[in-house]
Amino acid sequence: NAGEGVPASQRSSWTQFVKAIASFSGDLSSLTAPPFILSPISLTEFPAYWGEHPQLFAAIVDGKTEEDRALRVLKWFISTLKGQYTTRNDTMGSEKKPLNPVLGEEFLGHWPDVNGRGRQTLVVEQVSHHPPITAYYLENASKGISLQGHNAQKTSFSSGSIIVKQIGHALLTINLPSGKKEKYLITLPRLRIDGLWYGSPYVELSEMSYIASSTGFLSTIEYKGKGYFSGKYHSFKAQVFSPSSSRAAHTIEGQWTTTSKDTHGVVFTDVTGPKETISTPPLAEMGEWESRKLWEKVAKGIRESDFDTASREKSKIENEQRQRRKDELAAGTPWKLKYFEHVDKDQDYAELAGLIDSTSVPTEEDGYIYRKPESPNA
Ligand code: CLR
Repeated sequence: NAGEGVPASQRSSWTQFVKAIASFSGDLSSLTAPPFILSPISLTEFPAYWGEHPQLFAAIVDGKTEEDRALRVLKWFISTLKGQYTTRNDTMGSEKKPLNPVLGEEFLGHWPDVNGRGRQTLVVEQVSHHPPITAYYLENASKGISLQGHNAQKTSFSSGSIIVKQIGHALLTINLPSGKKEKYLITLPRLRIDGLWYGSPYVELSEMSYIASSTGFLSTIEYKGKGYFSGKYHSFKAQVFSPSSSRAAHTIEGQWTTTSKDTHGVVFTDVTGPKETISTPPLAEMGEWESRKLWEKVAKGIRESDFDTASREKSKIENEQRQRRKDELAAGTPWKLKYFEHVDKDQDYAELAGLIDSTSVPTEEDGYIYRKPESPNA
């Protein structure tokens, strides 16, 4: 039934909200949503999902051949999808509307070294507010592996669902013990947000994403959800192509929320066990630009269903931001990014994207690329 997952008192405002989305395209963050759908977590925290399988990330470097490493990159990537796209459903009951980061907002943390796999660190910075762009850098320095990426979204509405096109990509770099460097361009899938009418939104993935390596290996990942007549939620089929053949060297099928297998029936990914969440410093020790500190009062209001406080505190932050932008303009001193810098062109993207079937290469939008200057990718 319509509005099934919505508290009775918010049903009409939910219907209004869904109708507003339907006649809207662009930045969803500007739409006022009913309280029950608000999340106390900012989008700057989302890049941490890339890091929740530190063991698999570190193990990429242990691959003995180019083919082996291509498979390990794919295995790690598929294993992060469940965290990326179902965590809000698992922890909050449905997909929610995240807090819209302010310019300069940061999210920093790490995963400890366990059994010699090495310490993994994450740096996230909101590098643009209009349009919202988030840049991140995940690294396991002792293993010589890093992931550099940036993220933005374009949303539209189609037959009852929100369609989210992800703008941006990630670049994984491995520094092999031999001194050789390998790079992997990771493109991002398209999202459909279903279940809106019932007030219990969830993400389904669609179409294709790719992992193109400087070694010539290419992985294609095709996403399928539950169709009207058949199919299973959250399904995918991945194929790995070696540079020397047009026939797939490996085919893997399954669900990114549970398990997948290769054509011999051998398990390839299994995310039914626990994942490792990021370690962050205690709130009291966080800097004023760190996401959880910055949004502390808003988040508390949302968590305690004190929405008056939440919206008052949110307005305070937004007004402070507006004033700051005015002052910067007047003084002629624009905001300075702390960890990332804007680059006009991503050479690695330009080179590696050529491996992907040219008709489906996601067109990289100008002005969206940011890099961590001292990163080995830069
Ligand atoms: C951000 C980058 C992460 C993967 C990811 C997962 C869920 C996406 C999120 C990204 C962007 C914001 C998003 C969210 C799901 C819902 C939310 C599209 C791509 C929108 C803004 C909220 C819509 C509001 C409804 C829930 C009513 O690596």
